[in-house]
Amino acid sequence: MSNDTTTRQKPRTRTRLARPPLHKVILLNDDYTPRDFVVRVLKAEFRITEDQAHRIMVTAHTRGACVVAVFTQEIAEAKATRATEMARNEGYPLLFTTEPEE
Ligand code: TYC
Repeated sequence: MSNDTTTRQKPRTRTRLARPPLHKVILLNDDYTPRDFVVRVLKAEFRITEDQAHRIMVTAHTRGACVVAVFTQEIAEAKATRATEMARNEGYPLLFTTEPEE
């Protein structure tokens, strides 16, 4: 109970940090990378099912680009770089980019 003789507890200060801003990893379409290879890269780098990878690939193929997932900036950039490098190693122009989420 709180009155003149008891000690009030200091209100707890807010210690939780704001959530870090998120960045999108975006898959861009091109005319040369085989569809199966795009699906393979998506599965390898983004821990998604064959079905999800196939949908993302088809969306990029038909609309020009597709958001794959969102992460903190550092992770988004690392994943985009690694996925793009996987394609370069096989001689394909496949490209992943990142951009901040609004
Ligand atoms: N457009 C490519 C083809 O027809 C397949 C493809 C799909 C490439 C999605 C990139 O992000 C991409 N072989």
